[in-house]
Amino acid sequence: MRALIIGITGQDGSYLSELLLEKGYTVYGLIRRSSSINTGRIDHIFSSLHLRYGDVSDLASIIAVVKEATTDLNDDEYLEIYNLAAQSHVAISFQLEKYTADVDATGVLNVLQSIRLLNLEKKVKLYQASTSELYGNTLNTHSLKSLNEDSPMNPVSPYAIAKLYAYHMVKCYRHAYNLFCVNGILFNHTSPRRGHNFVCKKICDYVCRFKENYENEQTMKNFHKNYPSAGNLIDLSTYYDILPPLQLGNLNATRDFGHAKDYVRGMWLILQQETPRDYVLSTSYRVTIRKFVEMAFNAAGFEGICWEGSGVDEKGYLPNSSLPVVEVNEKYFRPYDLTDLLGDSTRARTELNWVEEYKLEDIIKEMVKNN
Ligand code: NAP
Ligand code: G4F
Repeated sequence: MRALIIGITGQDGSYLSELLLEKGYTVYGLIRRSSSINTGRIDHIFSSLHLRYGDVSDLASIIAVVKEATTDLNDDEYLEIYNLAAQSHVAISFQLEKYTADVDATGVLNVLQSIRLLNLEKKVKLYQASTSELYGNTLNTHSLKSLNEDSPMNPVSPYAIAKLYAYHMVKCYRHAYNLFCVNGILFNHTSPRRGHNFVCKKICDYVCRFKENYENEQTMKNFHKNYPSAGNLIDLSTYYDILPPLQLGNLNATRDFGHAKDYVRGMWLILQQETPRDYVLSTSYRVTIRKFVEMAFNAAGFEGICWEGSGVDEKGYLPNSSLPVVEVNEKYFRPYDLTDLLGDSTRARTELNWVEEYKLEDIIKEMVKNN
């Protein structure tokens, strides 16, 4: 059993590597040259992996690693390729439009072409990391209850438009060349290994810092020394300079969040099927970003956050405090946002027997604890 993970240093790549190693796979991984070390998420399994330098936008490097990973495969063996490589930040894709297309759109074309150029159509199965971003705001514009494999796709960001090209190219190769290549249309999934500038990680990081500060004995001593009459009131002013309020953008957007561990298990299941088919993976439970903030503070023992104001003036307060812990900052608004996502994974649940093990409360607890 052999696998090649392109995008192995990312959140999903790291969990997928662990899963495949546990199953006894030989795991190849493509890593990018970087001026600072970017293997933090896979350092604990580094010596078990076969890592090669390359870039999904560099066809020759893809050909080289696919060729090496398929050398001496037995007749009944496949190489499973997981293409997880992406400039995966939606807001940043508005500033890196062409680059995002080079990596997220034509990147997969390089992978597909390498398979054909090496005549490996019958020796490779390819998983493409597609995304719920493909749907754009379809849920509301089409008055749908939830989104499945047949829902209309109307991408609203350079990231999603690039990923839509990749999605269709995978389908094209499947039908044109009979290649086993599939799209996993995955809704948001997160974990303690999530990149720091995604909203869920940003919120949990903040709540962690907040809790640490709150529990900091020295700070509390100073607090009581300086404000002896304050009693049990939460007055954040003493350490406000150390930790200013969390700055967020659109609090009304909803997302359907799962755990990355559950989703990489789904990726693997998708490639174990007899027939190549695209699958949605989602929890079918959505929350607003505002609710996520409340849940994260709750998970750290700070309950009852209340909101005042609206739009850019909205602020979140803990009970008995006059200083906000959350503020809206228009810097984090997107030129065009996807406002509402809710998935329907009926196909994956019935055909793959895929069931998520983590509930959102558990995910947030883990993220706040293991920060
Ligand atoms: P991530 O943490 O941002 O990881 C992306 C990976 O791609 C990293 O290993 C990164 O390498 C690599 N990469 C970026 N540009 C590359 C290039 N030009 N050549 C080779 N590798 C490159 O993303 P993730 O959350 O694990 O997501 C994995 C995939 O699923 C992505 O394609 C993402 O778009 C998609 N997806 C994610 C979600 C989600 O909610 N997490 C949902 C749907 C779809 P460096 O470490 O060197 O940057
Ligand atoms: O955490 P986000 O940046 O994730 P987004 O845009 O949903 O994209 C993630 O999920 C996709 C699957 O649907 C993946 F394909 C993609 O690669 C990535 O993993 O933002 C979530 C929501 C947005 O509506 C955003 O406007 O949170 C809102 N938000 C509010 N304040 C913020 C912030 N997002 C970020 N990143 N930072 C904020 O301060």
